[in-house]
Amino acid sequence: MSTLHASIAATLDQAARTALAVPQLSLDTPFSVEQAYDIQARSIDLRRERGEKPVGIKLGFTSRAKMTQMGVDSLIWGWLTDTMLQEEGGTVLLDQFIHPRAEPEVCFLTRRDIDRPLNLLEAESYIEAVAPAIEIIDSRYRAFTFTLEDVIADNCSSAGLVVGPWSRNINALANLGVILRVNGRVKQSGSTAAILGHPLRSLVQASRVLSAASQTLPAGSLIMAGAATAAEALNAGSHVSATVSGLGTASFLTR
Ligand code: OOG
Ligand code: MG
Repeated sequence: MSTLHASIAATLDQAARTALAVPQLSLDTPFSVEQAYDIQARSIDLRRERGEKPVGIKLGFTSRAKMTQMGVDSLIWGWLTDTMLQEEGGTVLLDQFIHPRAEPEVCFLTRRDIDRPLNLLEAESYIEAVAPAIEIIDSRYRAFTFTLEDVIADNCSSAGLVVGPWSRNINALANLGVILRVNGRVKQSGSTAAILGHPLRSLVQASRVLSAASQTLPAGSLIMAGAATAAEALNAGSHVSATVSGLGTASFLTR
């Protein structure tokens, strides 16, 4: 089984590196959610071996809008690494991706190690700062089509992130307007309330999944709370921005 997991991880890693999509892998070789996380961990090992450094984690499918768009209705999580970080206000080269999409998110910077499951009341004290952010997702599967197991194995489509200005406005995140614009036009709009009812719940969920995986997330890590709206396909020559009311805007150009 472990050689099978290693080979699936290598296939997905190669698809990401070469920006060439692969067929949905679970169709040939069905695997469980637990096995999918093992495959994901092996794909992160391959990234580490190339010198990539984990900088945090992301949650996925924390909003109804995302679950509906992708036809998957369980919360998922994956790793973010330093090579995924894109400069805020900078230019993102799309040829490194297969079929990239952008989604507006809220990003947390942690102030303490997360080494146990947290409850909602204490979650806030684990946050150093919060920022509006854009996640660039890029499924390594053809046509962006996958099962829950496939997408977990594929590190939850993680491909890039742009983090906007950090602030300490962490006690008023419950119901902030979220807008994703492309070339100034509103493409998606929603509320932070769409993220599990409150983005802080994503932090609670993050602490639970980490502890279930026996992982400690060091202070100073990023946690992407999950998109509040559906994702938008990216094209070259665009200006993409995500605004979260009260937090500000994160943006980038595409080429
Ligand atoms: C999976 C990643 C989902 C989110 O914010 O919900 C996600 C995908 O849609 O490809 O990042
Ligand atoms: Mg996301």
